[in-house]
Amino acid sequence: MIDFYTWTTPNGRKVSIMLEELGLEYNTHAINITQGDQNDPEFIKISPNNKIPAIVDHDNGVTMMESAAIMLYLAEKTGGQFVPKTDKGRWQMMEWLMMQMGSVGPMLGQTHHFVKYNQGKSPYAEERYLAENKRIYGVLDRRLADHEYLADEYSIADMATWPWISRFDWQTMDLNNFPNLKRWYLAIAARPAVQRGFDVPKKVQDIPMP
Ligand SMILES: N[C@@H](CCC(=O)N[C@@H](CS)C(=O)NCC(=O)O)C(=O)O
Repeated sequence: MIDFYTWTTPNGRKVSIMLEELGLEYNTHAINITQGDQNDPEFIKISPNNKIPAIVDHDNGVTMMESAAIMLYLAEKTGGQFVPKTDKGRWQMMEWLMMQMGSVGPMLGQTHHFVKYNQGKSPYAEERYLAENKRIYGVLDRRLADHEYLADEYSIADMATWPWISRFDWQTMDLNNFPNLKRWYLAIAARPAVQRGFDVPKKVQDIPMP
């Protein structure tokens, strides 16, 4: 059994979607990051960087933070599911997963901070991160013009990226301007496991639709 520590955010939803796709049993622990639950010393023992998501796998005592590491762990635990079998496919998955961790999450997170939550405080930051947000949408749209999914087949890279795009409205992005990204977004939104994972640890809204 896995203990899963999470909140209603894109980084948390990456892992809840993966757990649902894999059909693994897990106990959810809501860590309300708006109330500071992530700073509880007991939680920091599990997640030293005091951020969600984190897991404890009681099958073997493994404790993990960092969403992509957790997803790769879960894939390996279940025989390599959602990791392409060919070398080329696997490394493409890794490339787009790292792009998510290094660019999509950190940059779009800045849009949330400056544009959604602190509008007007720093016009320079708003301009900078909105431009970067738009540029990243363009990169994904170009990739998806001739690939059904980021690594050709549906993989961890898609599960990691999709929850960030599901905040297109917070980011003031119009998905209709990115037709390939929109096609990909809608295909993933239609997956029952994604719909279940979106509502962990609790339902706060329907999946946004462009
Ligand atoms: N690189 C980390 C980022 C995790 C992260 O930023 N989590 C946010 C929520 S989406 C958090 O816990 N924030 C609480 C805080 O910073 O105090 C991952 O991918 O797991």
